Amino acid sequence: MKIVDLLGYQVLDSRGRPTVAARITLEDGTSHSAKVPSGASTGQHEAVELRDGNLTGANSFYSGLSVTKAVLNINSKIKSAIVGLDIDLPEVDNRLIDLDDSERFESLGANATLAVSLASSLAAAHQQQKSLARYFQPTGKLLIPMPMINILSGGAHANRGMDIQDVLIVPHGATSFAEALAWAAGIREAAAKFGQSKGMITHLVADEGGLGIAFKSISTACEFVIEVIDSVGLKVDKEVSLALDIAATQFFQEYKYNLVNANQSFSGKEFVGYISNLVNEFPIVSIEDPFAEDDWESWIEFNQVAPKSLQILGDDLLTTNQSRLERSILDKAANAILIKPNQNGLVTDTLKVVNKAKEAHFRTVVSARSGETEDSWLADLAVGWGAGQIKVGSTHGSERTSKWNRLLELEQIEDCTFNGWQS
Ligand code: 2PG
Ligand code: MG
Repeated sequence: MKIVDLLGYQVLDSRGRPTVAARITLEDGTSHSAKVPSGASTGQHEAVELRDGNLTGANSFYSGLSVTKAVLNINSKIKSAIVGLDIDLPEVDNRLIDLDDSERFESLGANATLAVSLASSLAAAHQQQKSLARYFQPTGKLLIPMPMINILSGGAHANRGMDIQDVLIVPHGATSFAEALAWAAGIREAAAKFGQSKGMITHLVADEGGLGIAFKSISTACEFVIEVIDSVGLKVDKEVSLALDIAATQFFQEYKYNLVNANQSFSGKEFVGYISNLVNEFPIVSIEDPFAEDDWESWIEFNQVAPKSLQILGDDLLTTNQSRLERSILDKAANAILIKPNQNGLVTDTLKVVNKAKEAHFRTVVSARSGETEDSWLADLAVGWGAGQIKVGSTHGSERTSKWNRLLELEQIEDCTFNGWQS
C-alpha cells in the first residue's frame, strides 16, 4: 500500500513546549500520526533534537524552543523521499539515513526522523491489520513489562529540590500488570498523605507526575518511600522494592559529584563507595546513571563491587546508541540499558539496540521522557519488543496514564504473560 501524503506539524508536549508530529496518509485513505517526546536531563551523546532557537518573530513565545525547522524538513526533503513508496518501515528508515548520514541526525533533526519513523510503524502495522505490538511480534505470547514507577522527583524534573532525579518503586511481587499499577497508585496516594501529615509540601507535582518534595538526603527519601510502602500493607523487598535514577551527570562538575542539598562533594572513587553503601543499605533493585555520562572508570569500578543481582542501568551513559552499548558490554560498565527512541532517532535502529542488548544479556527498560505527549506507542513498542521493563514516570498526568492505560488494555486483549522482575 502506497504512502500518498506526509505532513509534519508542531504540537505541544506535557511541559507546554513545542514538539514534532508527523502524519502519514496511505492510499486506502487512512492516516497515522505520531508525536515525539523530549527530555530535560538529556545526555550529550543523544541524537540531536532540532530546535529553532529564534527569540523574535511568530514563535518567540516558545523561548527559542519551537521546532519549525524540523517540521519543514519533514514537509520538504523527507516528504519528497517517501511519498510514493510502498509502506515499509525499514525502507522509510533507510531513506531517512540516506538524507542525513551524520552520526546523530544533526541535519534533519532526530525529532523529525523519529516522528516519521513512528508514523511509518503505525502505518505499516495498519497495513498488516495488526496492533503496533503485534506488528513487531506477530505470534506467540506477548510479554507485558514490569513497570518502574516514580514516587519522588528531584533534579532537573523538580527544580533540584532533591539532588537525585527519581525515587521509584518496582512492584515485582505483583502477579499482573493491573495489580502492579494498582499497588503503585496506592503508594503514590499514600506518599502524598503521609508527607502532608508530616508537614511536607506535597502539592508540588514534578514533570513526570511524582511528588516534588525537597529531601536533603537520598537516604531520607528512601526511608520515606519504604515507610509508605509498609503503610499500605505491602512487603518491602518481597513485593515492592526501590529503584533510583541518580541522573549523576546533572551534578557532576569539574570531576566532582556535588550533592548540593546534602552539602557533600565526592571524587569518582568516593562516589562509588557512596553508591555502594546506598544499595547495600536499602532494598534497591535498580540504579540508573549512578555516575556521569563519560565517567566510564567509575561505572566499571562500581560494576565490579556491586551486588550481582543489582540492575545497573545506563541512560545518559548509553543514550540508546549501538556503539556506546557495545563499549559498555566490552568494558562491563553496566548490565542494563534504558531504551528511549528519541535518543536514537529511528524505530528500526532502536530495535537493533534492544536486540543487541538482549544478546549480551543486558536487561532492557523502555522509557518515556520527562516531556511527553498523549501518544501511547511507547507501550506497544515495549510489549512488541519484549523489553521486560518500562518506565513512564508516575501514575499522574494523562501523558503518563496514556501508556499505563494502553498496557492495561493490551493485558486484557492480547495473549500475554507478565513474568515478573527477572524476565
Ligand atoms: C530519565 C528521563 C525520564 P529525561 O532521565 O530517565 O525519567 O528523564 O526525559 O528528562 O531525560
Ligand atoms: Mg535517566
